[in-house]
Amino acid sequence: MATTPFDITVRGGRIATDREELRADIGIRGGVICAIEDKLPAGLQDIDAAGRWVLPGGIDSHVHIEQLSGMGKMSADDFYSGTVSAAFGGTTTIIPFAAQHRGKRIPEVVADYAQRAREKAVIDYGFHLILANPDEEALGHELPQAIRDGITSVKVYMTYDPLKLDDYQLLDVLALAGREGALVMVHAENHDMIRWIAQRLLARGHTAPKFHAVAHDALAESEAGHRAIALSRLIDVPVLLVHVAGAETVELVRSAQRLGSKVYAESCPQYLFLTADDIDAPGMEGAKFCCSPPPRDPRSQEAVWAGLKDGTLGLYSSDHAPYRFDASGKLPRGDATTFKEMANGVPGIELRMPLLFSEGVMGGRLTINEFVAVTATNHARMYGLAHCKGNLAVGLDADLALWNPEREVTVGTAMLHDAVGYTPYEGKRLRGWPELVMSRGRVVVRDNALQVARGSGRYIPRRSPDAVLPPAGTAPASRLPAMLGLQGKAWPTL
Ligand code: DUC
Ligand code: ZN
Ligand code: ZN
Repeated sequence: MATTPFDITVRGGRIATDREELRADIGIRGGVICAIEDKLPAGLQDIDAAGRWVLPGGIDSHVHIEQLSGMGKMSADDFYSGTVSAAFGGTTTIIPFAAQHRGKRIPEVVADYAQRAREKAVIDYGFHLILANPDEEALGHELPQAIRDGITSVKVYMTYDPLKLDDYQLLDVLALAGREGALVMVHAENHDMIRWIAQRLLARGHTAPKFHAVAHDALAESEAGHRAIALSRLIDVPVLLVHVAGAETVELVRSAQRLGSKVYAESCPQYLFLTADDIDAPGMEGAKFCCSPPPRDPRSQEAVWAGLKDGTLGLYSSDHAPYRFDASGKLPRGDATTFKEMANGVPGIELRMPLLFSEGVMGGRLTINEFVAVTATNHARMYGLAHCKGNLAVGLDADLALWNPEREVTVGTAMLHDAVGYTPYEGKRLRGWPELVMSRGRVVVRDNALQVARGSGRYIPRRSPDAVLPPAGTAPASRLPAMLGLQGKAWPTL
């Protein structure tokens, strides 16, 4: 038998990266892309990609999997169902959270999540740390060690009693991240505004799900966002605002970026495809659409589209926070559950990319390169994975998906692979679907069936995010870090 240089050749597809589009073959050996050329020899296995887009596998850098929420709710998906669901939607890498709760030490939190993921994940993954207790031990030893072990991003909360950090603590975490080469992700909502409104709503008997959106006013989001940006500018350390929902926050990020601040931002499908009107559904139905911050109005939807288009929002993640529509999640007290008691979050890990492909690429709102950037490449750069993932190039892992742009799909819960039991996008008609999904040269999904074993995904220790690496010769914007002896870094644009 003739020898071939490739394990797999992906033939004749329309390849897109974040910058280019070309028709070529992709040769894969040992799980890595080793050639992209016009005509390549046959591989041991040939995959016909004619009529398909060949795109980098998605990176979903904001997912809650097998995680206890701040309210003490266990998410519906474990590392098996969560990663299977991700793969069926064209995602080949996820970055879930290892979530510290007060009273738990960081090494035990990380070890616990690592073990559960190792046994179950079918695609590759890293972890962010949720930091709830930035005490001396955490800041002095544990967090620097976690960063050295490849957990190069930390999520902090400005709201939720069990998780909330004050501004002083946020500065401590930012300073540490700047020193150690990690990125701080912020859940920015003003805790007291939400608490104050919610208490008054409840006192008036306004308990229905729709009041969640009233309590989480857009000003609570933009005020906290503004404060987080100010704290980051004060000491010249980058910050990432996650799950941006409101038009005002998009504008705030855009103007901070224009001022030269190292501010990055993410948005999610729920802010493009849902509004507060969805939460105003009969009975408890609206609970299925409740997340924080909540979906807002058509103006905000348009602002998020514009932010993804012009790069203000560099990341599009699912914020998959899966809770069942029963006592385990959304309805702890059945129909008597108030909006304060419902688990916060919506599922979206599987539909994240198909929704954006359909409305964005097929709908003419985004170019194919912009789609690749916000679903994969920017995540790799932002989170220290660009050396192995997030694009189609020689030397990178063979993580890719073949998208059929002609395939029409009507979204239904039964077709999804998560363990949630509903989708906020039920009945939505989509154009385009990822029919074959490959991770490190392993076909993970083909013919609508899973092809790999439980536990076959790998942990990827991440490097420092590009956003926290200094380009040569860039001076810090603030003199304060030097005066305070902080080892400031400088940052490129994403
Ligand atoms: N924050 C998240 O990032 N996800 C779900 C709920 C929340 O408050
Ligand atoms: Zn959050
Ligand atoms: Zn989240």
